[in-house]
Amino acid sequence: SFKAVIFDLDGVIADTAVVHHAAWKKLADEIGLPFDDAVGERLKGVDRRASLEILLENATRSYSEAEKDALATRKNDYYRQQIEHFGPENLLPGAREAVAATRRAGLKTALASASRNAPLLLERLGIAELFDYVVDAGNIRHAKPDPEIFLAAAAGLGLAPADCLGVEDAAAGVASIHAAGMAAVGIGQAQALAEADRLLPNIAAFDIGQFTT
Ligand code: G16
Ligand code: MG
Repeated sequence: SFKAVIFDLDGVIADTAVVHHAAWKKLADEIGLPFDDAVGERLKGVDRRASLEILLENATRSYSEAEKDALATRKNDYYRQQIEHFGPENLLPGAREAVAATRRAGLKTALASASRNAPLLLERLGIAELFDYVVDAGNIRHAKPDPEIFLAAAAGLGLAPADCLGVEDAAAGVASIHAAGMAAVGIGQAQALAEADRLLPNIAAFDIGQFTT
């Protein structure tokens, strides 16, 4: 049975998927690029720069590296303006209990978030101390669906990937977990998460007992 659970943050533990979505949409509207739910879904779990590249697939001109840096910074400013006011009330229902119960069951916990804002968010949500290891997104060179971030989480815990269970709300994240050689729990809508080994409607439905027998 599993020795650790590696959690994604945005959309699994924190109610930030909508905040990222709104920040990207604001940017897209301002620079006249189309942005619908299909594009929004593709951005989930994908790091900032790769998300911008997806947004710019619909651009009618090319953007310089400096322009791209400025756009990515602008999106992050919009995002930060919102999460500055975050507190424990912005945890998704059942999230704290899911992580705490995992530890009580004797398993280790890690966080594999592509967000460079993850450490700030963990502090604001009041759950930083519930994680044995938090991957530094700044050290990750290949964005989800590459396995790098989940492999880094397993390595940080000192465990083999096969001993770890990954929990994700994004298709790119589930692909990253599988590429790392781990089993994946998908959180959310079945359509985007068809590849997950187990599908749960939300993190409140996560019961570590189902994975430790
Ligand atoms: C999250 C979000 C993505 C976001 C990425 C980078 O990943 O799901 O939408 O683009 O982090 O965030 P930031 O711009 O704050 O560095 P995850 O892995 O926590 O779902
Ligand atoms: Mg996510």
